[in-house]
Amino acid sequence: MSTIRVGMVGYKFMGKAHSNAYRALPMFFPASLRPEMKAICGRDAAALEAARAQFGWEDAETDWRKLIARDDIDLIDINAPSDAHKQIAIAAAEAGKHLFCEKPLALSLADAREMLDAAERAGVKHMIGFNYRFAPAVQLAKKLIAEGRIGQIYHIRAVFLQDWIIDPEFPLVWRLQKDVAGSGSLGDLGAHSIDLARFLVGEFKEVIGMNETFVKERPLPGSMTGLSASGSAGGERGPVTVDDATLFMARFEGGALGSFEATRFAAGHRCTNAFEINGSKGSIKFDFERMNELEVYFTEDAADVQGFRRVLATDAAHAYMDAWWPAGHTIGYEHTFTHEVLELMTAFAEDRQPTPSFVDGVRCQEVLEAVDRSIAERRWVSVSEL
Ligand code: 4PW
Repeated sequence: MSTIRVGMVGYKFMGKAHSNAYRALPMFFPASLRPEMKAICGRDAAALEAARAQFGWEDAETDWRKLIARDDIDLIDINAPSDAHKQIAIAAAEAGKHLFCEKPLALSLADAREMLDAAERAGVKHMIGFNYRFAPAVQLAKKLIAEGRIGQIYHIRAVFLQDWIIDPEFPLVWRLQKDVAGSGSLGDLGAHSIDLARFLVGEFKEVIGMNETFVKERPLPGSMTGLSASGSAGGERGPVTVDDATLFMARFEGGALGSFEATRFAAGHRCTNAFEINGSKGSIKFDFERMNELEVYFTEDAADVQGFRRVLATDAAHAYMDAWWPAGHTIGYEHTFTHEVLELMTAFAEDRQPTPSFVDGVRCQEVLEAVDRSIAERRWVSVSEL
């Protein structure tokens, strides 16, 4: 049993999700390769040590440059805020380390392309963390589409609706600062919808969008982690420099039409990452808030029983589920990260690139940039012009 020795940058929301996945994998999936949690990296030494102990990492580094210089590490997992992705990934690739990076890949398309180029020149493996592909119900949607069960695809309508910053006094966390996050709801939430659309429908041809920042300034944060933050740093306020909501329409290379909505101002929606796909022979509906279910409709059903029906994607017949629990027990958000890490370890075992890779990260960044350009220039933008 050999291992892939992991060094991870970041110890907050995604750092915890990835750590949990590394620990769960060998317990539930007999992968020929397993991750070895060598070192976790972060700037705050006290918080880092607490995370190291809690998450189960062997060691800790406060400087990512020292992490990538270690010869006892094979893979660098980048869970730092988006402005750090490019510098760390390129340096790690040049040090011969394989890469696993959270989405969105970079702050810009140019940066994303530089990261992919560095990874390809170094000949290392490179994966991007589009975890929602790894929900069994999404894998079932992919299977049904590939089998032609819904025929030619005419529509995808995808939303990623949240409401965690609807309070105007919620502090100005890094996800609300363009120089750190790159964009707001579009890159943080819309990136997932774009990736799911590419995974299930195909490549984007052209887009046109609009956006809004409803709350223009917020209190500066005291401490913050993930999507939460405490009090302000003494009453000072700063400008929100990203979109609170972005909507866009799309045409796909294969002829389908798409409508997309990403917002953090949909009161009552905590994490509604949902899509509906309509084809010539049927439809599919998924909503992450009911992530074990897929609603399906097939025109081939007998006329007197036609209608949407709910499939519970928790049987051994469904992707990954034979490794978890018997008798239809459900799984959650954290399991999608374990499935991601399974794909990463399997790619190492089979000596191939994992999917989704930095190529998918660049494709997503192309659409993000096309939407931004369409908003700035108030016109349809072809992805091919980027
Ligand atoms: O990718 C993450 C999503 O799974 C985002 O960064 C935040 O967490 C907001 O929604 C979820």
